[in-house]
Amino acid sequence: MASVPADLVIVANRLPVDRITGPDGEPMWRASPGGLVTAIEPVLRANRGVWIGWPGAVTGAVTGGSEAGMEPFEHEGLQLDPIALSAEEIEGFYEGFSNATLWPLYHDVVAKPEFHREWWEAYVAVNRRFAEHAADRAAKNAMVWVHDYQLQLVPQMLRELRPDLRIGFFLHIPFPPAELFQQLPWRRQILEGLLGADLVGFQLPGGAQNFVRLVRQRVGHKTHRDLVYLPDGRTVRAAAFPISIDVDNFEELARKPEVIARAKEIRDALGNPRKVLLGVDRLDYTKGIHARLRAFGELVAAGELDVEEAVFVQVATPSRERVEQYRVLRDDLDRLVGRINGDYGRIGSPAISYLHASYPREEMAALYRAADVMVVTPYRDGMNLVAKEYVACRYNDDGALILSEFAGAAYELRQAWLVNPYDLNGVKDAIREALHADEKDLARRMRTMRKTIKAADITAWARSFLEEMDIVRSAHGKALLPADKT
Ligand code: ADQ
Repeated sequence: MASVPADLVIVANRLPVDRITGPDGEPMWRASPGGLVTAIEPVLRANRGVWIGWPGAVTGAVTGGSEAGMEPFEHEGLQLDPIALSAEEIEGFYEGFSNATLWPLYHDVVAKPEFHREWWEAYVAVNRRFAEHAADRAAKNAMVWVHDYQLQLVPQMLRELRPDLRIGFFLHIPFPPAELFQQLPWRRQILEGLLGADLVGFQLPGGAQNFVRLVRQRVGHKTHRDLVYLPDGRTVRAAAFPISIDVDNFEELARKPEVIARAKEIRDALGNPRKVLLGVDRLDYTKGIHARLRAFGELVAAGELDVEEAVFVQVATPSRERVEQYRVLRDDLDRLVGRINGDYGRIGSPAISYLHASYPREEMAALYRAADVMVVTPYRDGMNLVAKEYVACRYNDDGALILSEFAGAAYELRQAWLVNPYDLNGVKDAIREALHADEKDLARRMRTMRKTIKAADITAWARSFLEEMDIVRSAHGKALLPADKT
């Protein structure tokens, strides 16, 4: 496919497709739907935009890292441009600096970040490759939207190559307070990397404030409220754009007769307990899976809950399995679940149903419909889409949400039972209250939360970011066409 210059370029670590090995042994592409692609797809289509990213390590045959079959291609009408990563780059840039340095550092050092100079060098090199690629693909005055913590140096590198571009950056995870960010040996380079953008977006206003304060202290630029004034006359705006989900799509799914039937089947399979509690997460130490299972285990141990009356379903999809801390977490959780089930489960009635599977959206919607209480207890989370998905699926205004104060979603979903996941007694109180809440109380809370998410769905999120980019640097760029809904 010829690479036509694009007016909109999305740059993200991952492409919205996975590279898999087909039945005939040839590599092929499979869509991996996610929130980001749903949000961006309509704008991408309307502008014949291109998405640049890594398609992930090939599953199946060993061809990882090769450039073979990595030319730009079209998948279901989207222009995709893959970047290959070598085995060393995956280790240093992705597993190392992104997931063992930045991820824990940006999540309140819930785990200890590791600082290695070779990982940093890999991070710089891979960021440069992404920036060069974006510079090649972008039309004159195009808009480039860079995503997330893996690519924080791209805005500045890209600006040096292409000063004509409008550049936006969005961070999906929290931006830490200065006291923690300061630990990073390369703190100044990261701040300068981000300052290459015209607009830097965060999930919460607190993230934007942390960033502006750090820029003032560490880089010495003048700032005023959410603006940074650079010596070359440019201004950079830092603001919050809380991400959301495709609310209508989740609600539609939840209303499907097949999904309703499947939700009933799930409850039947669990032995028709009076109450079903649910947790759904990527298996990650930031998600507080341990805290909620311990709280539930203690309630069962104390005889407050009977395993035939109340069961906990915990879905935890393994992720980043080659990073040591993730392997340790998986073993810890296996042990905790085994102990609780061994001590309190009965034949046919385990206290906790623990699943590592990854499900299609329909099954997720059925799980959300089957659950009376959704328990979301991260120690720190940029937003947490699971909490919003649960709310979207509860169209009867029933069901209870227990939500950590430390999830970005708590900023909007104020009517949830908000908890501090470090306070086990507090989590136990919330579980008790949610299990015993009357219908009226549940409906009042759920109705308000549903209104909140309906008013700010994923399309509104993408639109507000792109419109803001238009305003920030309208003097230079072309206006983007509105989203193509067809
Ligand atoms: P994540 O840390 O991945 O995202 P989250 O926001 O909860 O966390 O999103 C997880 C997504 O994966 C949800 O859409 C959920 O439905 C899906 N999912 C989880 N388990 C699944 C399973 N077993 N099968 C199928 N799908 C499953 C990062 C940040 C978040 C931020 C998002 C978006 O860490 O804080 O909300 O980006 O910006």
